[in-house]
Amino acid sequence: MARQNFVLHKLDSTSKARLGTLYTAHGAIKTPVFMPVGTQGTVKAVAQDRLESLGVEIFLCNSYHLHLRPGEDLIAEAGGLHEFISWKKSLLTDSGGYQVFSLTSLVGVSDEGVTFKSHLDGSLHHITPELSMEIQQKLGADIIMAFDQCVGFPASVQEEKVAAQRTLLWAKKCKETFSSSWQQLFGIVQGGTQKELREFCAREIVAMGFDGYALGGLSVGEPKPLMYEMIEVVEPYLPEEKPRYLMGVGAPDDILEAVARGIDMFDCVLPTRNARNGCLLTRRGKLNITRSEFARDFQPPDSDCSCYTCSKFSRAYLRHLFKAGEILAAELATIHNLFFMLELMRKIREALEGGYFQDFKQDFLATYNSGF
Ligand code: PRF
Ligand code: ZN
Repeated sequence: MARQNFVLHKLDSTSKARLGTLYTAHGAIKTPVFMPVGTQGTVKAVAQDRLESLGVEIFLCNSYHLHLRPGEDLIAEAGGLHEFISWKKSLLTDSGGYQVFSLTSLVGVSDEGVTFKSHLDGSLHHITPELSMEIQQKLGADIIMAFDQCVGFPASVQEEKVAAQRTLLWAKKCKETFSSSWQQLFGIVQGGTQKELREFCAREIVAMGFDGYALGGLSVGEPKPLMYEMIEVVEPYLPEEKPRYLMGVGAPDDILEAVARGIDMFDCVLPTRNARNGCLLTRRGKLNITRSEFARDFQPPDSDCSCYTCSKFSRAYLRHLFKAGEILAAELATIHNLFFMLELMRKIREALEGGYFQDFKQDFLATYNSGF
Protein backbone atom coordinates (compact mmCIF):
# COMPACT_ATOMS: atom_id res chain seq x y z
CA MET A 1 0.00 0.00 0.00
CA ALA A 2 2.83 2.34 -0.78
CA ARG A 3 0.93 4.19 -3.50
CA GLN A 4 1.28 7.92 -3.52
CA ASN A 5 -2.15 9.40 -2.95
CA PHE A 6 -1.16 12.71 -1.42
CA VAL A 7 1.01 15.55 -2.61
CA LEU A 8 2.14 18.13 -0.12
CA HIS A 9 2.53 21.53 -1.76
CA LYS A 10 3.47 23.66 1.17
CA LEU A 11 4.15 23.53 4.89
CA ASP A 12 3.22 26.65 6.83
CA SER A 13 6.27 28.28 8.40
CA THR A 14 4.55 29.40 11.62
CA SER A 15 2.26 26.45 12.32
CA LYS A 16 1.85 22.78 11.41
CA ALA A 17 -0.66 23.67 8.66
CA ARG A 18 -0.31 21.96 5.29
CA LEU A 19 -1.48 22.70 1.76
CA GLY A 20 -1.90 19.61 -0.36
CA THR A 21 -3.81 17.57 -2.91
CA LEU A 22 -5.35 14.19 -2.22
CA TYR A 23 -5.81 11.91 -5.24
CA THR A 24 -8.47 9.22 -5.48
CA ALA A 25 -9.82 7.10 -8.32
CA HIS A 26 -12.45 9.83 -8.83
CA GLY A 27 -10.30 12.91 -8.90
CA ALA A 28 -8.19 15.39 -7.03
CA ILE A 29 -9.17 16.99 -3.73
CA LYS A 30 -7.57 20.20 -2.58
CA THR A 31 -6.66 20.09 1.12
CA PRO A 32 -7.38 21.23 3.77
CA VAL A 33 -10.86 20.00 2.82
CA PHE A 34 -14.27 19.97 4.45
CA MET A 35 -16.36 16.93 3.50
CA PRO A 36 -20.13 17.38 3.79
CA VAL A 37 -22.00 14.47 5.36
CA GLY A 38 -24.31 12.44 3.14
CA THR A 39 -25.17 9.70 5.58
CA GLN A 40 -27.69 7.80 3.47
CA GLY A 41 -26.18 8.59 0.07
CA THR A 42 -27.53 12.14 0.02
CA VAL A 43 -26.37 15.37 1.61
CA LYS A 44 -29.76 16.17 3.09
CA ALA A 45 -31.84 18.68 1.11
CA VAL A 46 -29.28 19.24 -1.67
CA ALA A 47 -29.06 17.26 -4.91
CA GLN A 48 -25.79 16.06 -6.37
CA ASP A 49 -25.63 18.58 -9.27
CA ARG A 50 -25.94 21.42 -6.74
CA LEU A 51 -23.13 19.92 -4.62
CA GLU A 52 -20.98 19.81 -7.70
CA SER A 53 -21.68 23.43 -8.61
CA LEU A 54 -20.90 24.42 -5.02
CA GLY A 55 -17.44 22.91 -5.59
CA VAL A 56 -17.75 19.83 -3.37
CA GLU A 57 -14.96 17.42 -4.32
CA ILE A 58 -15.77 14.66 -1.83
CA PHE A 59 -18.49 13.79 0.63
CA LEU A 60 -19.04 11.13 3.24
CA CYS A 61 -21.58 8.33 3.41
CA ASN A 62 -22.19 5.96 6.29
CA SER A 63 -21.77 2.25 5.69
CA TYR A 64 -23.81 1.52 8.84
CA HIS A 65 -26.93 3.20 7.39
CA LEU A 66 -26.42 1.88 3.86
CA HIS A 67 -25.83 -1.65 5.16
CA LEU A 68 -29.17 -1.58 7.00
CA ARG A 69 -30.94 0.11 4.10
CA PRO A 70 -30.88 -0.55 1.15
CA GLY A 71 -27.98 -2.97 1.72
CA GLU A 72 -24.55 -3.12 0.08
CA ASP A 73 -25.59 -5.93 -2.28
CA LEU A 74 -28.32 -3.79 -3.85
CA ILE A 75 -25.87 -0.90 -4.23
CA ALA A 76 -23.26 -3.23 -5.76
CA GLU A 77 -25.94 -4.49 -8.15
CA ALA A 78 -26.61 -0.87 -9.18
CA GLY A 79 -22.94 -0.59 -10.07
CA GLY A 80 -21.61 0.76 -6.77
CA LEU A 81 -22.27 3.84 -4.71
CA HIS A 82 -21.06 6.39 -7.30
CA GLU A 83 -23.37 4.93 -9.93
CA PHE A 84 -26.28 4.39 -7.54
CA ILE A 85 -26.33 8.00 -6.33
CA SER A 86 -25.04 9.55 -9.57
CA TRP A 87 -21.93 11.24 -8.24
CA LYS A 88 -18.76 11.27 -10.32
CA LYS A 89 -16.37 12.77 -7.81
CA SER A 90 -14.88 11.22 -4.70
CA LEU A 91 -16.70 9.51 -1.86
CA LEU A 92 -15.63 8.33 1.57
CA THR A 93 -17.52 5.83 3.70
CA ASP A 94 -17.24 5.67 7.46
CA SER A 95 -16.91 2.16 8.81
CA GLY A 96 -19.86 2.06 11.17
CA GLY A 97 -17.52 1.98 14.16
CA TYR A 98 -18.88 5.26 15.42
CA GLN A 99 -22.53 4.90 14.40
CA VAL A 100 -22.87 1.47 16.01
CA PHE A 101 -21.67 2.90 19.30
CA SER A 102 -23.61 6.17 19.13
CA LEU A 103 -26.93 5.23 17.46
CA THR A 104 -27.78 1.67 18.47
CA SER A 105 -28.49 -0.17 21.64
CA LEU A 106 -25.46 -2.37 21.99
CA VAL A 107 -25.98 -6.01 22.74
CA GLY A 108 -22.34 -6.97 23.04
CA VAL A 109 -18.80 -6.01 22.03
CA SER A 110 -15.90 -8.41 21.86
CA ASP A 111 -12.58 -8.59 20.03
CA GLU A 112 -14.47 -10.40 17.32
CA GLY A 113 -17.03 -7.64 16.63
CA VAL A 114 -20.16 -5.81 17.74
CA THR A 115 -23.73 -7.06 18.15
CA PHE A 116 -26.37 -4.35 18.20
CA LYS A 117 -29.98 -3.55 17.57
CA SER A 118 -30.79 -1.49 14.47
CA HIS A 119 -31.94 2.09 15.16
CA LEU A 120 -34.58 1.53 12.43
CA ASP A 121 -36.53 -1.50 13.61
CA GLY A 122 -34.68 -2.99 16.55
CA SER A 123 -33.54 -6.01 14.52
CA LEU A 124 -30.36 -7.73 15.65
CA HIS A 125 -27.14 -7.26 13.67
CA HIS A 126 -23.53 -8.23 13.98
CA ILE A 127 -20.64 -6.30 12.42
CA THR A 128 -17.05 -7.45 12.48
CA PRO A 129 -14.02 -5.63 11.08
CA GLU A 130 -13.98 -8.17 8.25
CA LEU A 131 -17.65 -7.53 7.45
CA SER A 132 -17.14 -3.76 7.58
CA MET A 133 -14.42 -4.13 4.93
CA GLU A 134 -16.68 -6.33 2.83
CA ILE A 135 -19.54 -3.82 3.09
CA GLN A 136 -17.31 -0.86 2.25
CA GLN A 137 -15.67 -2.69 -0.65
CA LYS A 138 -19.08 -3.55 -2.10
CA LEU A 139 -20.23 0.06 -1.68
CA GLY A 140 -17.08 1.15 -3.48
CA ALA A 141 -16.29 4.56 -2.01
CA ASP A 142 -12.84 5.91 -2.90
CA ILE A 143 -11.75 6.07 0.72
CA ILE A 144 -12.93 3.59 3.32
CA MET A 145 -12.34 3.62 7.05
CA ALA A 146 -11.11 0.94 9.44
CA PHE A 147 -13.69 -0.40 11.90
CA ASP A 148 -13.00 1.17 15.28
CA GLN A 149 -14.42 1.50 18.75
CA CYS A 150 -15.09 5.06 19.83
CA VAL A 151 -15.66 5.74 23.54
CA GLY A 152 -17.47 8.84 24.70
CA PHE A 153 -16.32 11.49 27.12
CA PRO A 154 -15.79 11.05 29.96
CA ALA A 155 -14.71 7.41 29.92
CA SER A 156 -12.64 5.57 32.49
CA VAL A 157 -8.95 4.96 31.90
CA GLN A 158 -9.72 1.26 31.62
CA GLU A 159 -12.56 1.76 29.09
CA GLU A 160 -10.33 3.94 26.92
CA LYS A 161 -7.55 1.37 27.08
CA VAL A 162 -9.76 -1.59 26.15
CA ALA A 163 -11.34 0.32 23.24
CA ALA A 164 -7.92 1.46 22.02
CA GLN A 165 -6.46 -2.07 22.12
CA ARG A 166 -9.52 -3.44 20.37
CA THR A 167 -9.32 -0.71 17.71
CA LEU A 168 -5.70 -1.74 17.02
CA LEU A 169 -6.68 -5.40 16.72
CA TRP A 170 -9.58 -4.47 14.43
CA ALA A 171 -7.32 -2.21 12.33
CA LYS A 172 -5.00 -5.17 11.77
CA LYS A 173 -7.94 -7.35 10.72
CA CYS A 174 -9.23 -4.60 8.40
CA LYS A 175 -5.85 -4.23 6.78
CA GLU A 176 -5.56 -8.00 6.28
CA THR A 177 -9.08 -8.24 4.80
CA PHE A 178 -8.78 -5.19 2.55
CA SER A 179 -7.90 -6.17 -0.99
CA SER A 180 -8.99 -3.39 -3.33
CA SER A 181 -6.66 -2.27 -6.08
CA TRP A 182 -8.16 1.20 -6.28
CA GLN A 183 -9.90 2.03 -2.97
CA GLN A 184 -7.89 3.58 -0.14
CA LEU A 185 -8.05 2.40 3.45
CA PHE A 186 -7.51 4.87 6.29
CA GLY A 187 -6.54 3.78 9.81
CA ILE A 188 -8.09 5.43 12.87
CA VAL A 189 -6.18 6.52 15.97
CA GLN A 190 -8.29 6.14 19.11
CA GLY A 191 -6.98 6.37 22.68
CA GLY A 192 -9.47 8.66 24.39
CA THR A 193 -7.97 11.55 26.30
CA GLN A 194 -4.83 9.86 27.60
CA LYS A 195 -1.65 11.25 26.11
CA GLU A 196 0.37 8.03 26.37
CA LEU A 197 -2.45 5.91 25.01
CA ARG A 198 -2.92 8.25 22.04
CA GLU A 199 0.83 8.13 21.32
CA PHE A 200 0.83 4.34 21.57
CA CYS A 201 -2.16 4.04 19.19
CA ALA A 202 -0.62 6.48 16.72
CA ARG A 203 2.66 4.53 16.63
CA GLU A 204 0.90 1.19 16.20
CA ILE A 205 -1.56 2.35 13.53
CA VAL A 206 1.19 4.09 11.55
CA ALA A 207 3.37 0.97 11.78
CA MET A 208 0.58 -1.03 10.10
CA GLY A 209 0.74 1.32 7.11
CA PHE A 210 -2.49 2.89 5.84
CA ASP A 211 -3.29 5.25 2.96
CA GLY A 212 -4.23 7.95 5.45
CA TYR A 213 -4.69 8.46 9.16
CA ALA A 214 -7.77 9.58 11.02
CA LEU A 215 -8.13 10.84 14.57
CA GLY A 216 -11.25 9.34 16.08
CA GLY A 217 -12.84 9.63 19.49
CA LEU A 218 -12.57 13.43 19.54
CA SER A 219 -15.31 16.03 19.60
CA VAL A 220 -17.35 13.61 21.67
CA GLY A 221 -18.01 16.04 24.53
CA GLU A 222 -14.51 16.79 25.79
CA PRO A 223 -13.39 20.41 26.32
CA LYS A 224 -11.94 21.98 23.17
CA PRO A 225 -8.44 22.53 24.63
CA LEU A 226 -8.26 18.79 25.36
CA MET A 227 -9.16 17.98 21.75
CA TYR A 228 -6.49 20.38 20.49
CA GLU A 229 -3.97 18.79 22.87
CA MET A 230 -4.77 15.29 21.58
CA ILE A 231 -4.14 16.46 17.99
CA GLU A 232 -0.78 17.90 19.10
CA VAL A 233 0.09 14.64 20.85
CA VAL A 234 -0.63 12.45 17.82
CA GLU A 235 0.62 14.71 15.01
CA PRO A 236 4.37 14.04 15.36
CA TYR A 237 3.79 10.31 14.79
CA LEU A 238 1.88 10.78 11.54
CA PRO A 239 3.86 10.49 8.30
CA GLU A 240 4.13 13.80 6.47
CA GLU A 241 3.33 12.22 3.09
CA LYS A 242 -0.10 10.87 4.09
CA PRO A 243 -3.40 12.75 4.63
CA ARG A 244 -4.68 13.29 8.18
CA TYR A 245 -8.39 13.34 8.90
CA LEU A 246 -10.10 14.62 12.07
CA MET A 247 -13.39 12.74 12.20
CA GLY A 248 -16.65 14.50 13.03
CA VAL A 249 -15.13 17.94 13.43
CA GLY A 250 -16.40 20.88 11.52
CA ALA A 251 -17.09 23.98 13.58
CA PRO A 252 -15.20 26.81 11.82
CA ASP A 253 -13.07 27.63 14.89
CA ASP A 254 -12.18 23.96 15.44
CA ILE A 255 -11.22 23.59 11.79
CA LEU A 256 -8.84 26.54 11.99
CA GLU A 257 -7.26 25.23 15.20
CA ALA A 258 -6.93 21.73 13.76
CA VAL A 259 -5.49 22.92 10.44
CA ALA A 260 -2.89 24.85 12.44
CA ARG A 261 -2.06 21.53 14.13
CA GLY A 262 -1.55 19.63 10.90
CA ILE A 263 -4.98 18.24 9.93
CA ASP A 264 -5.97 18.02 6.24
CA MET A 265 -9.52 16.60 6.22
CA PHE A 266 -12.74 17.23 8.14
CA ASP A 267 -16.34 16.10 8.12
CA CYS A 268 -19.27 17.24 10.18
CA VAL A 269 -23.06 17.32 10.12
CA LEU A 270 -22.98 20.76 11.77
CA PRO A 271 -23.38 23.02 8.71
CA THR A 272 -26.12 20.86 7.17
CA ARG A 273 -27.94 20.05 10.42
CA ASN A 274 -27.75 23.67 11.59
CA ALA A 275 -29.15 24.77 8.24
CA ARG A 276 -32.22 22.60 8.66
CA ASN A 277 -32.79 24.24 12.04
CA GLY A 278 -32.65 27.72 10.55
CA CYS A 279 -29.15 28.39 11.86
CA LEU A 280 -26.95 30.11 9.28
CA LEU A 281 -23.18 30.27 9.49
CA THR A 282 -21.76 33.72 8.83
CA ARG A 283 -18.45 35.55 9.19
CA ARG A 284 -19.79 36.96 12.47
CA GLY A 285 -20.93 33.67 13.87
CA LYS A 286 -24.28 31.88 13.84
CA LEU A 287 -27.50 33.62 12.88
CA ASN A 288 -30.90 32.11 13.59
CA ILE A 289 -33.03 33.19 10.67
CA THR A 290 -36.30 32.22 12.40
CA ARG A 291 -36.03 35.04 14.97
CA SER A 292 -38.87 37.56 14.85
CA GLU A 293 -36.52 40.50 14.23
CA PHE A 294 -36.06 39.15 10.67
CA ALA A 295 -39.78 39.17 9.80
CA ARG A 296 -39.44 42.42 7.81
CA ASP A 297 -35.73 42.25 7.06
CA PHE A 298 -35.44 42.35 3.28
CA GLN A 299 -31.64 42.19 3.18
CA PRO A 300 -29.85 39.05 2.02
CA PRO A 301 -29.53 36.37 4.73
CA ASP A 302 -25.78 37.08 4.90
CA SER A 303 -24.65 40.32 3.27
CA ASP A 304 -21.05 39.04 2.99
CA CYS A 305 -22.11 35.98 1.04
CA SER A 306 -22.41 35.43 -2.70
CA CYS A 307 -24.09 32.02 -2.61
CA TYR A 308 -27.25 31.27 -4.61
CA THR A 309 -29.48 31.76 -1.56
CA CYS A 310 -27.98 35.09 -0.53
CA SER A 311 -27.95 36.37 -4.13
CA LYS A 312 -31.64 35.64 -4.66
CA PHE A 313 -33.58 35.75 -1.41
CA SER A 314 -34.14 37.87 1.68
CA ARG A 315 -34.00 37.10 5.38
CA ALA A 316 -37.73 37.75 5.56
CA TYR A 317 -38.47 35.19 2.85
CA LEU A 318 -36.16 32.54 4.31
CA ARG A 319 -37.71 33.09 7.75
CA HIS A 320 -41.17 32.78 6.23
CA LEU A 321 -40.21 29.46 4.59
CA PHE A 322 -39.00 28.11 7.93
CA LYS A 323 -42.07 29.38 9.79
CA ALA A 324 -44.36 27.83 7.18
CA GLY A 325 -42.50 24.52 7.32
CA GLU A 326 -41.67 24.65 3.63
CA ILE A 327 -39.00 22.17 2.48
CA LEU A 328 -37.32 24.85 0.36
CA ALA A 329 -36.18 26.42 3.64
CA ALA A 330 -33.90 23.45 4.30
CA GLU A 331 -32.49 23.50 0.79
CA LEU A 332 -31.74 27.23 0.70
CA ALA A 333 -30.19 27.26 4.18
CA THR A 334 -28.08 24.17 3.42
CA ILE A 335 -26.79 25.72 0.21
CA HIS A 336 -25.72 28.79 2.17
CA ASN A 337 -24.01 26.86 4.97
CA LEU A 338 -22.15 24.56 2.59
CA PHE A 339 -21.06 27.55 0.52
CA PHE A 340 -19.80 29.18 3.73
CA MET A 341 -17.76 26.09 4.69
CA LEU A 342 -16.33 25.64 1.21
CA GLU A 343 -15.39 29.34 1.10
CA LEU A 344 -13.75 29.04 4.51
CA MET A 345 -11.64 26.11 3.27
CA ARG A 346 -10.79 27.94 0.06
CA LYS A 347 -9.68 30.99 2.05
CA ILE A 348 -7.59 28.78 4.34
CA ARG A 349 -5.84 27.26 1.32
CA GLU A 350 -5.34 30.70 -0.21
CA ALA A 351 -3.83 31.95 3.04
CA LEU A 352 -1.49 28.94 3.18
CA GLU A 353 -0.48 29.54 -0.43
CA GLY A 354 0.14 33.22 0.29
CA GLY A 355 1.97 32.58 3.58
CA TYR A 356 -0.47 34.50 5.80
CA PHE A 357 -2.37 31.64 7.45
CA GLN A 358 -1.76 32.77 11.05
CA ASP A 359 -3.02 36.28 10.28
CA PHE A 360 -6.05 34.89 8.50
CA LYS A 361 -6.81 32.55 11.41
CA GLN A 362 -6.54 35.36 13.94
CA ASP A 363 -8.71 37.75 11.93
CA PHE A 364 -11.31 35.12 11.17
CA LEU A 365 -11.63 34.00 14.79
CA ALA A 366 -11.81 37.59 16.09
CA THR A 367 -14.68 38.41 13.71
CA TYR A 368 -16.39 35.03 14.13
CA ASN A 369 -16.46 35.39 17.90
CA SER A 370 -17.42 39.08 17.87
CA GLY A 371 -21.07 38.40 17.05
CA PHE A 372 -23.47 40.84 15.46
N1 PRF B 1 -14.78 6.86 14.56
C1 PRF B 1 -15.42 6.72 13.36
N2 PRF B 1 -16.18 7.70 12.85
C2 PRF B 1 -16.32 8.84 13.56
C3 PRF B 1 -15.69 9.04 14.79
C4 PRF B 1 -14.88 8.00 15.34
O1 PRF B 1 -14.30 8.08 16.41
C5 PRF B 1 -16.08 10.32 15.23
C6 PRF B 1 -15.69 10.97 16.49
N3 PRF B 1 -15.75 12.37 16.45
C7 PRF B 1 -16.91 10.85 14.24
N4 PRF B 1 -17.06 9.95 13.25
N5 PRF B 1 -15.28 5.58 12.68
ZN1 ZN C 1 -25.15 32.66 1.39
